[in-house]
Amino acid sequence: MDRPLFERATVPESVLLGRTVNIAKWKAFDYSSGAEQETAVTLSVDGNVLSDWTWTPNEAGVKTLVFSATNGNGTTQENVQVEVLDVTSSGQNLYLAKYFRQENVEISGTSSFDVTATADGGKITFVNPVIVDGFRLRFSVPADKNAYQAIRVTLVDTQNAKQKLVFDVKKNDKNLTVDKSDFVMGADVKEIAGSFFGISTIPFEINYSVSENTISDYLGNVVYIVEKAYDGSAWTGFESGKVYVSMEIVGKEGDSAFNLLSISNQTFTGRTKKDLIIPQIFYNPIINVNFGDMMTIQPAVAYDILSEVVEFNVTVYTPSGVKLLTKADPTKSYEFKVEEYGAYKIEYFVKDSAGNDNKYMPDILIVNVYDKIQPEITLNSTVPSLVVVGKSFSIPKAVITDNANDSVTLKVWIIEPNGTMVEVGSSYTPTLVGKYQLVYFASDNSGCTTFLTFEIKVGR
Ligand SMILES: [Ca+2]
Ligand SMILES: [Ca+2]
Repeated sequence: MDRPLFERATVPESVLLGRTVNIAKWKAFDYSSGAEQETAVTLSVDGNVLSDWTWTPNEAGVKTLVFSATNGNGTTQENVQVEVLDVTSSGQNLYLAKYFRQENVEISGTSSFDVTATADGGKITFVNPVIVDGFRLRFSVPADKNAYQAIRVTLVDTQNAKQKLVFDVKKNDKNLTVDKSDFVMGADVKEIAGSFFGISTIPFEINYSVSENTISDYLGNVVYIVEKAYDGSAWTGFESGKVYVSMEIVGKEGDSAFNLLSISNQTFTGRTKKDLIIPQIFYNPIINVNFGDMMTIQPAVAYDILSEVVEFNVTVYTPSGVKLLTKADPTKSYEFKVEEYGAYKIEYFVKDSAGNDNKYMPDILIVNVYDKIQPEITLNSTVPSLVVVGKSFSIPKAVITDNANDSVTLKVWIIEPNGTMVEVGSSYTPTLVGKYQLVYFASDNSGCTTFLTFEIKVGR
């Protein structure tokens, strides 16, 4: 008789001591009745059930996550080991090395961050999820420690375990004199800039484009167009927006190492003693907002590659400086009626648990509300079409109305028969016989203009 079957989600290989993580929820299905029925899955650690699948590890070392689901035929159970890393410990020589699960590697170095395999399959896995948008992995291979076949990179969605890419940056003896190496994904072999033989000054780089589903190299050349996931299914992208990253040395024959240079905006060196990087903020730009419309501020996300985001807020100013929001929660959505022209300022503040904030480099989103409506000109009397030379006549007074409350400029000119333009006030005396033009010109602060032109004949 069948017990429930699991549909697994991603389980992180390692987590940080004291940092709360949400474990992606697994599903289980019971087919014992003949029809598919979803069954609850329980997650526990050290005999404690994790409600909401939220876990705050309070002890370093290897822990076993126990997934279980029960039906009338019994219980299905699966154990997954997760390493709890303590970044505050003095156990590691290099500060940044503490953020990696390490299997068969030694991490050393001062200026560089050297990962040396102590056995084939030497592997590092970065403990924190990395944002896919703008993802970049940069590394190089020292020529005297290149006695291995490839560096295998794995990127897996933090929720959906099927959204996984595995590829090799591979040494090829043909590349001894060329600044290129092989890039191997499944059966496909492509070229990537960078060298295992020290002939290149440029590093290997993996850039993943969310919008294009492409991988490009340090030179910006597209290396690969992703069409399939590791399991062969059609590629749908990394839907959670975050991935776990690991790098493995495969085919070790002798001295085997690589230098990890950076993961996204985090540079890796042996010298780094603490987190110095301000969290990143991801928000959607707001475009095309008109006066009188509703402006929607979409939820924003703050992310820090090493530490926790401890403060994140948003303040919104109207063009005249009125605060519409003060230190509000940016992970929510807000809506306002646009009642002013000019630049609305949306200012995000963020701070991580290591004390890095953006106070001096605030993330500001400016939304310009443009006035596209022309002022209207109304005259309080009729412009005469025929007047007598040498005799003064009244210039009708103009009344200006505009949608914006700001000041509107008005100019009134007479264009004489000889082409001379004269600014006029309330009256004018023509000195020539012929065709004159009377021009009213109004302009608002946004540069919207209106002309009114009248022809006046001057006779004797
Ligand atoms: Ca930081
Ligand atoms: Ca206007």
